[in-house]
Amino acid sequence: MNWEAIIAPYSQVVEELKVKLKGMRRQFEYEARHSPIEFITGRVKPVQSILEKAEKRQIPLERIETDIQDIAGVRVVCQFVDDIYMVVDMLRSRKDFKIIEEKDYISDKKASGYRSYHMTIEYPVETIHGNKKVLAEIQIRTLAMNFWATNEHSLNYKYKGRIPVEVKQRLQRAAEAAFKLDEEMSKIKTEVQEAQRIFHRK
Ligand code: 0O2
Ligand code: 0O2
Repeated sequence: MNWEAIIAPYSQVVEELKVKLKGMRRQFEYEARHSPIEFITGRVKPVQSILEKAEKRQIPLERIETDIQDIAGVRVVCQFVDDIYMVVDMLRSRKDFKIIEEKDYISDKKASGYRSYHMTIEYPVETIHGNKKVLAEIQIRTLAMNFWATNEHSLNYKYKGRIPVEVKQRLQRAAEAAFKLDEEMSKIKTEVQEAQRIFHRK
């Protein structure tokens, strides 16, 4: 299989989405309003991970592009939980892609303790062979959720998915602490934003 050719439209999508989402952030800055977006990252899933996921889920090679929805992935990181839903609303109102699925792992966290809002979109991208609709996953989370997920991801990698029970329990407690931090910060949100506005003006 010519993986480079298969991957090419996906990296195009990641780059385009990053430009568009960073553009949203900049517009908030120009209008001197609190941006619900703190920062954006994006990646194309490495071929090795695509193959591992396909094998684990018994997805045949010809179905990879329809069944693996996160080959193209962008992540929107926010300061506050409310910001996540503001970003979700803004994404819902866009006309340049179609939302296929939404998963709210914030109100309904995963067993691991993972929290995030996931959106699967169908994004039309121009290729040298014409227009192609590709799937992409947008993950929207707070800085605290991101901190937790990044660390948990590293441990999963280290233990090859078999994290010892005591570490797992600690991670679950850490997830609750992160959520508590988000709740506490929400309570002083207006004050934080006011301070950031003054700082920004200077
Ligand atoms: P990439 O491809 O995502 O690595 P801009 O110059 O406007 O494009 P900005 O917003 O001024 O970018 O950059 P910022 O906010 O200083 O972020 C620097 C880079 O670090 C960004 O990537 C972020 O995605 C990444 N990043 C990772 N963790 C954090 C974090 O905790 N806070 C912030 N602010 N950024 C983080 P690039 O360089 O834009 O491109
Ligand atoms: P990567 O690139 O290593 O992050 P499932 O695998 O069935 O739980 P599904 O249906 O593929 O999930 O999609 P879902 O639930 O939207 O999750 C896909 C991605 O969400 C994962 O990608 C992770 O990035 C993130 N994610 C989901 N659950 C967890 C979790 O418990 N911990 C962390 N750290 N991240 C999680 P991949 O495939 O792991 O790829």
